[in-house]
Amino acid sequence: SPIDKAKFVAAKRAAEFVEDGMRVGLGTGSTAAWLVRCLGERVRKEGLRFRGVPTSTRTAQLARELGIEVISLEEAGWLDLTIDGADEIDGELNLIKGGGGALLQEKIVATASDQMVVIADAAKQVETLGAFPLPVEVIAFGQSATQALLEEALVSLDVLGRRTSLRMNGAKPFVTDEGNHILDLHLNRIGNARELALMLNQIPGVVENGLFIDICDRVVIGHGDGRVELRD
Ligand code: DER
Repeated sequence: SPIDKAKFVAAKRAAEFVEDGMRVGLGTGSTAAWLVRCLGERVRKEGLRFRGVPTSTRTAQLARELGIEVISLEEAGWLDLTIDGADEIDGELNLIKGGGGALLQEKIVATASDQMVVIADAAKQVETLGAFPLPVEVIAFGQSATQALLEEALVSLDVLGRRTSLRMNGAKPFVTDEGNHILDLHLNRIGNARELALMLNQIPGVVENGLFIDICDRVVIGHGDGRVELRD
């Protein structure tokens, strides 16, 4: 499909940023999966040598299957580069992430990197963040109380919608790699992402949110016709 081609060409271009000896954060999601496959090919064809720090168990598994040396963030200490996908990208390169449920490890890994590169199909670019429901990771204990506190706090913020929903995995709540739950905030439009990001993490029970503010350094946008654009 054109979307898949767009994701692939963005991932393939970003894979070129990886150099021998680098410690690289490997993102989660379908675009990041293309990146891992492209890096696996460079390892096989060029003998590229780097160490990958995954942002989810599924990315770790895929990387190992493809012959990539996987280490933990503890072992790496710090990263040269992280490459990951996004659900929305605005004009200031602020992001909504977490569609794949890995936002906590993704944000830790992305911020522990000298540079963060986002790879995405062109449809991910938006004027204003918020059409995509904002994922918020919460501890399972007292999650419904946290949800009520969140909805109350949203009343005083510059957002259009206020509905929140517990992310499900079939009939049970979705559980993250860290054993937490995810609330998706259906805000429609986020007027002040920086303010919202700060407010959310003050609410008791909230572990992290999917707003990546001042974290992304560069975006690689893929198009269905094979074109690739870089945005810094
Ligand atoms: O969960 C995530 O943050 C993913 O990176 C997501 O935002 C992008 O997933 P996709 O590449 O499958 O669209």
